[in-house]
Amino acid sequence: MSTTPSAARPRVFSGVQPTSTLHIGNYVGALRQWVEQQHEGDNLFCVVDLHALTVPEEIDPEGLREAVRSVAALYFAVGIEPDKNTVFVQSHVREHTELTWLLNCVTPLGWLYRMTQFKAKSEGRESVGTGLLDYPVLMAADILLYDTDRVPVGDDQVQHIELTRDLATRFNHLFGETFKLPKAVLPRFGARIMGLDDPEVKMSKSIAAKVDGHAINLLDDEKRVRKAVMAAVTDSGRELRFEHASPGVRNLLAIYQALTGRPMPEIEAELEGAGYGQLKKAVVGVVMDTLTPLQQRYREFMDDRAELDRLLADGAERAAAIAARTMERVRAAMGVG
Ligand code: AQP
Repeated sequence: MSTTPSAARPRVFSGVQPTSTLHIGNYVGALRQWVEQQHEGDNLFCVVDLHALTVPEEIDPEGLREAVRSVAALYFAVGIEPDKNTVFVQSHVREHTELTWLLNCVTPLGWLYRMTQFKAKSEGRESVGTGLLDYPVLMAADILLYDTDRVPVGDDQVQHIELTRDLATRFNHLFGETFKLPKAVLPRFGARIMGLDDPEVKMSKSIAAKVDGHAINLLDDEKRVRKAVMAAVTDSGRELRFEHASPGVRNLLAIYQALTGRPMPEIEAELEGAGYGQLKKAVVGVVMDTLTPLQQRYREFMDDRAELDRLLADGAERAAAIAARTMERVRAAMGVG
């Protein structure tokens, strides 16, 4: 079994699905962590387009291709440095699907039915595709393919990382030491940002695509941000201490904290005596401080498509070289190939 790429530099893998425009939850839960930690690890950041196919009725081939580019441009726009990280598109490295099949063959069905995201996403659907159920196995393949040590994610993905560890353990038990066991890494602040319209549900791309005012999208202009934040659900009181606040106010405070990086007591002191209107204005301010430069860089990457494609092709080549070595090991362990 291969070891950590370098004793001092852990292997990091993470990704986002190009299902729709990314939101501020994806930013603080995932992307910003990647940027903050990019000099500590040997990093692979993937646009996980195969994960975006789990609901066949919603597949739009041209839209998906465009969304892949847009998400990749956002990775670079938030500050991921192309020469220090491997940024690539999942479907460009075929080993992800091959490893998924091999892992499927050692995955007890009951483990997949227990996943809370599967339960939530399949609820109320007349027909549920196998892909939706199998999504965590594809995610396990993504991670295990690269001998990953750390997976920086928001807390909705922790259960999937636990499943990845269980699968790796089961595989190693059945076929001998093959996979390394990865760990989830959560952000200090903002591991779960909630919907502005409904602070009881996680801010989510799929809801944002259908419900105006649910999310702050990374490509929203100031007018849209202001409209969504000013309409965010709060309550009829004035409680601005995090511990005592209602879920909607807590969520706004959490966004403010995540984007400023300041301790909550300091924020509470700053807002003492203020009303919710003032909190919302402060949130709009820090959101725009984050989004304005990010959107400028995003446009530069989107305008130079040849360069973006070149960066992604280069990333795929580097990722494929690692994936090929892992698959040799896995095939040998299982007696195929
Ligand atoms: N609300 C959130 N708060 C903090 N982190 C979040 N993440 C997602 N939502 C929040 C983190 O963003 C990364 C990307 O996730 P994904 O695209 O692979 O799928 P997801 O977790 O299912 O994200 P969405 O936005 O809810 O997308 P849809 O609606 O398409 O399923 C992950 O690290 C996730 O933890």
